[in-house]
Amino acid sequence: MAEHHPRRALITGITGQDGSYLTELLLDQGYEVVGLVRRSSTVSFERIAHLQDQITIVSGDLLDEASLIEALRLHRPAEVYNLAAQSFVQTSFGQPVLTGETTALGVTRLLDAIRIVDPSIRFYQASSSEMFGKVQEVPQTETTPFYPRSPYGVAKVYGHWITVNYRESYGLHASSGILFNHESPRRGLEFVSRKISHAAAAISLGRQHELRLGNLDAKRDWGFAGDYVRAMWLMLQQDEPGDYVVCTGETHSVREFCELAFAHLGMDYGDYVVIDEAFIRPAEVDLLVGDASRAASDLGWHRDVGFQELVATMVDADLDLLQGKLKGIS
Ligand code: NAP
Ligand code: G4F
Repeated sequence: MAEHHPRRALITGITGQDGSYLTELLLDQGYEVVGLVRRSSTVSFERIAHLQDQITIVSGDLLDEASLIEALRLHRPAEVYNLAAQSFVQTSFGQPVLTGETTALGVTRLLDAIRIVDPSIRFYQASSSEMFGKVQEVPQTETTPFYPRSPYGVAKVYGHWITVNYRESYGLHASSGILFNHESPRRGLEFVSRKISHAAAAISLGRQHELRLGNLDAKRDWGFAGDYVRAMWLMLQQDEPGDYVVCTGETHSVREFCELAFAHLGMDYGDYVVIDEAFIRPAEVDLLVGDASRAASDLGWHRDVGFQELVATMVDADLDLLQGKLKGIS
């Protein structure tokens, strides 16, 4: 078996929010970064445009195991970060089978490709606090039972347990990060945080007149994505693999997010937010708040960015974007 390259990492989902921040972190650490990208008729490299001359792109898809085996054989990474997923909860209700194929079975395809090509590769699985769903305990820890509330949450539970299973069955160094919501100016516009920050900025400039939202009472433990990718990397530097909750330990409602975002620009959210049934989900996750004690003690991880700073940063970035001060995504 050919040796893997000790400082080479392969990232699935490199074109996504977390993929872009993780790429920056790994490049800073001196890694060679290979990004697995699926074919599409238009390229979606906006988040990694500034990094493109420092990384290698390989074509592949979580729906196609042969492409994953081929990518691993070609590039021989020492670490694989599986960030790719159909990651939008609302879409998972309308496309549950696709979500299962990608977000659940995609994990098995990648783990199996690792087992076949080089079982010494270290593996990170992007698990989610959505697995806690109808929470059985407050705050949620690594031992809190799962009760997912969407096809996405169910798929992530599968992805989590298949990661544990490959660790226990084949001795893979496979870790699962149970990450709570993390946001940034690079967040997709469909997620509520970015939808609010972008709308607040657009309304302040007179380019939008209202913001249509669903459940304002849902509460989330929101952190900054740049802090959270550090935890992913730290997990793969440990002698032993494991599962870690990564969160801030604070919870805030969607309403509070709106209040802060609009107030940051001197506005009252109540003047602009309209409740729209179209954004109410068939089943909701009412409250998420985690306890990251294990990540703090074992990994030495802590977050740097707090909730208020996160909201203000996102609103300011969207204002700059809309005013043409930012080219692409910062
Ligand atoms: P994101 O911005 O939605 O990015 C998802 C990535 O997956 C994109 O690069 C997308 O590529 C890729 N992808 C989708 N289907 C694929 C397929 N069949 N084959 C290969 N690539 C595919 O997600 P994110 O916010 O960065 O999250 C990263 C991971 O963490 C996801 O697994 C998500 O479920 C999980 N997670 C996120 C959070 C959070 O709050 N952000 C919390 C917990 C867990 P395209 O550009 O081609 O669409
Ligand atoms: O921003 P969201 O769509 O994120 P959600 O569902 O919490 O999922 C995100 O975090 C998970 C970690 O817990 C990740 F695994 C997942 O991949 C994703 O990144 O919605 C947050 C809350 C929900 O309760 C939703 O019902 O906001 C509520 N909400 C209210 N109005 C809305 C809207 N969400 C969206 N997207 N759009 C609305 O108009």
